Amino acid sequence: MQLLLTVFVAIGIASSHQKIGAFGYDCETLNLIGACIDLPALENITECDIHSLKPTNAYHMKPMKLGVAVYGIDLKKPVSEETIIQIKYDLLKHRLLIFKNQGIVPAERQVSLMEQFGRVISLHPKHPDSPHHGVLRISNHFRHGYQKVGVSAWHTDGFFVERPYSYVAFHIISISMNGDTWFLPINELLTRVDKETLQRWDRLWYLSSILNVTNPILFAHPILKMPTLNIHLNMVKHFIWDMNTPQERHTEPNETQQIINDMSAVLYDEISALQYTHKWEKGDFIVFDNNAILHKASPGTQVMPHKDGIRIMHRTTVEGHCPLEKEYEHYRNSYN
Ligand SMILES: O=C(O)CCC(=O)C(=O)O
Ligand SMILES: [Fe+2]
Repeated sequence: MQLLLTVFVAIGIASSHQKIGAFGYDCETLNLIGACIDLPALENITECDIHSLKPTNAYHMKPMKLGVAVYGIDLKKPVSEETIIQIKYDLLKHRLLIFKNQGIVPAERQVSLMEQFGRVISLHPKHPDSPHHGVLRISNHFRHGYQKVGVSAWHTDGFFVERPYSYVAFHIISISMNGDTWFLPINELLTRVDKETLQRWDRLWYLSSILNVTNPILFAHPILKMPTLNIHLNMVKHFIWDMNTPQERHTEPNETQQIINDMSAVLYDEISALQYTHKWEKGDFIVFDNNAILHKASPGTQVMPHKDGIRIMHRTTVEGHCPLEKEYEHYRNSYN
């Protein structure tokens, strides 16, 4: 059964170039949307191809290497439910939305905006300088925010909870010279990974070094039901092979490190083609689908303020859609 499953996954992923395309999701996939996510208006969509959704007049978009830059909407003002639904569609389609020219969005407003996407989760302690508990304040100086956040490795935010976060917002408050953020599209990454590697990843779970949560590495995107990744390459206590089967086995430190090295090598092989480096501009407010993109703070984010200027970012995270499942049925069936 396990073997069958891994073969299906591998076939699905290997074939996905033709069917899924770089950014697209097909109609049948979209018909599956709904089970555990609150997107009521989806039921009313008769034309199921997300590409042909009428563009909203609430904003306009310009394509980027990954995701889109969004213009013409002011997030400081209330955003209608209709527009939020449009944003959610655009997040499914583009994965990374870079809202331009937002000035400084007050923390309270940032949190209430993200509450329109789902329950805001803030498991971190509030930094004394943070204006709101729902905002993780990040900085290159300890007085202004937490240092060394997200810089050690490629990761999924909230990988250490049962439901890794669904949406993440990054709002830049103060820009340092080299404080870029790196993003990596998972779909394109998986289409480039060889079959044997995918079969191995499909058998792996990890125990996170925070909160003792066990999650699969490869899981079904909660809405699109296609395989996606959930990792933090620097916060794994150990891996578990074939969890909940008679073959279940927990890795020793050497093997754990070897698996992390192997995964990093796969990622780094693809980085030059796939990585999008976001160079922050004043007023940028990013929202991304945390189940479709890996990210990492670049080393430049940690350069001290006297060299590069002060960097301050406000992050808000939204609870995951549902516990991670390894059901890629639709995906497997479409390619069989
Ligand atoms: O500072 C950054 O650019 C990203 C930090 C990060 O990974 C996070 O806050 O989740
Ligand atoms: Fe992060």
